[in-house]
Amino acid sequence: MSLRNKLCSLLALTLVLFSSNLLAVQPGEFGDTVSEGGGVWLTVLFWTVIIVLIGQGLVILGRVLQVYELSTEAAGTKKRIPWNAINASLFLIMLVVGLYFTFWEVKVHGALTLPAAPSEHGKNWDAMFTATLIITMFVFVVTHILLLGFAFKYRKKKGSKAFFYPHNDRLEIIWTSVPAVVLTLLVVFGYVNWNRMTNPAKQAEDPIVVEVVGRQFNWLVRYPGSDGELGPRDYKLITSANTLGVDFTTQTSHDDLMPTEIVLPVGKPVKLILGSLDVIHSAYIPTLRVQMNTVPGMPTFFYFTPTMTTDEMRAKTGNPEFEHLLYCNKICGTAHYNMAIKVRILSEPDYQQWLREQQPVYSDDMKEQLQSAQSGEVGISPENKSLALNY
Ligand SMILES: [Cu+2]
Repeated sequence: MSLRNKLCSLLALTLVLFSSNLLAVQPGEFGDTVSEGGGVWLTVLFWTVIIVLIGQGLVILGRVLQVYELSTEAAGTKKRIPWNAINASLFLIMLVVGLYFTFWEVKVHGALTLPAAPSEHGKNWDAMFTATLIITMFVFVVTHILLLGFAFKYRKKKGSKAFFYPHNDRLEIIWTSVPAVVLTLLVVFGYVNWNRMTNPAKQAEDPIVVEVVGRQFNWLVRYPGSDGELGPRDYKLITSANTLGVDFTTQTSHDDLMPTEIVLPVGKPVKLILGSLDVIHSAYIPTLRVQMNTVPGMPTFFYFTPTMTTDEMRAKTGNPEFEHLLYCNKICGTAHYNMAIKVRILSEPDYQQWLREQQPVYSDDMKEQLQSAQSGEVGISPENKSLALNY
């Protein structure tokens, strides 16, 4: 092995060991999400080292064969190793093994994807995903059969001669226009669906309004209460008691509810009004195919209609613990991974029952806290003060 090769291998190995050791400090903090005994990074290190060792083994094997060839040459019984045939066969093996692992990947990891969307727009979302996957999978399989199969079929043989074939207009037109048409169809399909999901003019008249506001590091939820109208809010009014800065001097805010979970009735259109108190977050309910950025100072929206209750989803998935969770999907700081809130879908009567059980946030206790804040006893906490100033 040349000095350059040795140095490169050493450098690669050092980089792998160095980065993995640095990252290996983290796993303990994630608790039960990582397997015991060093966790995910040790697994990554293990496989990286194995791959590097296999690579090194192949290099050594190549050198040994070269030495063998040279020694037979020196002994006068020259035996040529048929490298062309070996390389061509490796292409064929690569094709078979590669396609097998593609099939395995679809079968094993394909089964781990999300269950079918229990929301109206989610069905279109799933259809787009499936269509894109089928088209790209078809192209992937066909091009790899051609690429690796031809490398085998047209391997160098005795007496074979390369055929000079520089240009074919018809082929150029076909392989340019077919992908162009397919991609245009996918984009139009996506545009129509996106428009259906986000255009307010295409939404139901009277959706259930829920405000969801992100902050480092949790979600605050607000329902408009019996008057159907959310009270206005102002970042200057944020205190440790009034976390959203709701203006309680207006009547519309008095019946606002602030539950610690999102509860929705099945089959009713929902309008999520999304906001943020600090940095950009992203409200993400993967099982319902809902996602929208939450941006400080700029309300965003997402409309959707759940089509199954959480109980029905539990029965369908065979998982008695199934829950929809609204996550943050924008890396927003150290405890980003912890930003999740439960989304429960109930039948209409159960939802009404839940709604009746909720107490308005403007309680006697809140009135007291607001008064003492006004008289300077509590005031804006230092944490929230900096929050308000940075808004
Ligand atoms: Cu986040």
